[in-house]
Amino acid sequence: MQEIFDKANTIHEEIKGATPATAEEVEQFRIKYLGSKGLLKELFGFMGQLPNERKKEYGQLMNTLKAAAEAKLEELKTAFENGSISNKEIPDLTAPAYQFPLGTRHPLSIIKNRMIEIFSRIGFTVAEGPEIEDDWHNFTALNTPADHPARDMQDTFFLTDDKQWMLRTHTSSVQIRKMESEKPPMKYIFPGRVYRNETISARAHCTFHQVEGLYIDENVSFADLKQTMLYFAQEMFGRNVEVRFRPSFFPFTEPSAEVDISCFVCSGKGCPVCKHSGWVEIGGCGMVDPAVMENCKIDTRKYTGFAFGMGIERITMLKFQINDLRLFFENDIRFLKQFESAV
Ligand code: 2NM
Repeated sequence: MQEIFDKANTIHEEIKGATPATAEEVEQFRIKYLGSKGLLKELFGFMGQLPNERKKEYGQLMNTLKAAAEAKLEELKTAFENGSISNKEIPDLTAPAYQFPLGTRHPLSIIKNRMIEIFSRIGFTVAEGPEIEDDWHNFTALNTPADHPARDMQDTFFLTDDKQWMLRTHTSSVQIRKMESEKPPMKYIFPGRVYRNETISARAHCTFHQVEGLYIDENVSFADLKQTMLYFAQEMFGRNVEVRFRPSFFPFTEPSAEVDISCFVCSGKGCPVCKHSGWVEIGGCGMVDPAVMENCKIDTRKYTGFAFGMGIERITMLKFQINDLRLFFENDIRFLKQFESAV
């Protein structure tokens, strides 16, 4: 008998202490205590088990309980109406935000941006141009004769049967466009995608990226070119690297050279990166052939210039010690994720 009173008192305490916070919780509260199968109905049902002398007392207790539950509901109703509790789940503003999954910058973009940054500090600005080129800008203006092997089907993706249109094989075509449309002094770098008809392997691809550079002014000399290459090499690979220039040939420069740097991994002692030679090639360069400048109506009695070209893939592979070019184009997330912190 006493258990019935105890149970009723426990439920009374529960009702007084209940804190439903959402519309749904309020409804659950109503169903639980005041619903047609609710706890108060159940408690009323115990009346018959009580001796007559305690029925009055129990009835009063029941009325108090019912009044308490109804008062609680009324109180919550007004709280909703005046907005002190909202109809929606109240968000926990102190909870930590979940991390939005961000992509990572492609390693080629990282290195391209670093190259742009390095050259921009000595006055080069970025210029860009079309990937579909005509014969004049890609070959003829660049002093590349009609029988030059670069014009071979083996190397160039021609777009028309007359070979007048092609995918550019270097960004030098943009340099021609700049030299045609502007007057010296000019100091530009030309980052961009180029195309060559090569069999895809660990070291070659049919598309890759270059940064070429061009500086034309009065009295630009090979010494300026050497200093520019040394500055770049040290900014990119470390203050201790040395540069070496090996005589070479390009149709558009004279004289021409390949640029090597002392191995930044082993400092020239010999390691797999430099294939035990102590030196690694980073690009080509030379003094712009006067014939090229004449093609662009630049006065070669007044101006001289240097140009250089580097493969972004090559610099990136050296910098991050990546041994297969194909990784750059496969976009395997496990590869790309490794450059998350490289910025
Ligand atoms: C290279 C190497 C050497 C080059 C030259 C020119 C231009 F248009 F001024 F004649 N553009 N790019 C050049 C010179 C590019 O890439 C390996």
